[in-house]
Amino acid sequence: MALLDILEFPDPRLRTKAKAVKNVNDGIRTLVDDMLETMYEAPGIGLAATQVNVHQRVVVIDVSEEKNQPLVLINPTYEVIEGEQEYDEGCLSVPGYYETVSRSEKILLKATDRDGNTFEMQCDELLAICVQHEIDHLNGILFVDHISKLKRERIKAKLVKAHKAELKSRR
Ligand code: GNR
Ligand code: NI
Repeated sequence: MALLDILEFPDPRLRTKAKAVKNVNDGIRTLVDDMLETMYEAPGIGLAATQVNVHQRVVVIDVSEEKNQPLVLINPTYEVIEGEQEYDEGCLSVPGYYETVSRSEKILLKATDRDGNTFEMQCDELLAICVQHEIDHLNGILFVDHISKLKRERIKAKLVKAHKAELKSRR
């Protein structure tokens, strides 16, 4: 098991479109285990491989209170069922910032699990939000792309400044 480094906005690597996983092999299962450890340690309710600079379509999610219901999504896709919901979203790649984003309320998720078996699952509430947020990451999209340009540019400037200060303090 290993903790992975999480890329932060505006790192251009977060804009990479991830490639489909062809075979769910032990390499993918090791990545999944490391991503789960990294997500729980952060702590976060989801993590996309893009965020740890691995550009394959792999996502882990756990929206449970007890943090004991890990979901592994390989090559996830979804279809909108109905509705819209707003939520104050955050992101481990945009640390410290929260903005209201509108997403589909109910979706049908289709994905492959860690054993290579496909499954479908209807999702709503926070799970539906998280699935849409994570699949966005696999396509190089961040929650700040769903807010105004003014807000996005403000957050970018503050994070760039914070990253510079962090670099300085380390030398
Ligand atoms: O931990 C996270 N919380 C969260 C809150 C509202 C909407 C989405 C999320 S996902 C985020 C972890 C993360 O950045 N996943 O990509
Ligand atoms: Ni995120």
